[in-house]
Amino acid sequence: RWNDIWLAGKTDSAPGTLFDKIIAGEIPASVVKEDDHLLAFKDINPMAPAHILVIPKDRSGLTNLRQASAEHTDILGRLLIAAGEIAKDTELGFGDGARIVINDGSDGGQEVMHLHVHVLGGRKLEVRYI
Ligand code: DGP
Repeated sequence: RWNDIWLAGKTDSAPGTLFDKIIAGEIPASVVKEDDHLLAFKDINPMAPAHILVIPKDRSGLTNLRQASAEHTDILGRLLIAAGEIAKDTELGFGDGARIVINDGSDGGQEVMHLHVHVLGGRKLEVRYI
């Protein structure tokens, strides 16, 4: 079952991604922020002391950023504003700054094919992008 869920997240043609299941409450997650449009939760495999993922609830047409167009202006704005709010939340472990990352597509290191914004921080991060 776990493998089915994992594979579902890896293909765009699947009826639901792993993150759809988190949105539906079928997989538990440590949610830190939620509204009608987006959900933010702790990454299960944190790459920094503070590591939050922000995702749109409706991923239609938004497997990744390369599929974005003008119709997604509202949700993209919401995702970035939420990421900025999370990045200054000291209770989540963030300090004076954070790194906001979107892995886009296979070559970009994206594993879950449901657009998501990584918010990383909690220590001074090295300046590197690859
Ligand atoms: P990316 O490589 O950009 O597609 O990032 C996917 C992230 O999702 C990765 O950092 C690990 C995280 N992740 C995968 N499965 C789960 C899960 O079941 N729960 C949570 N909270 N995070 C997950």
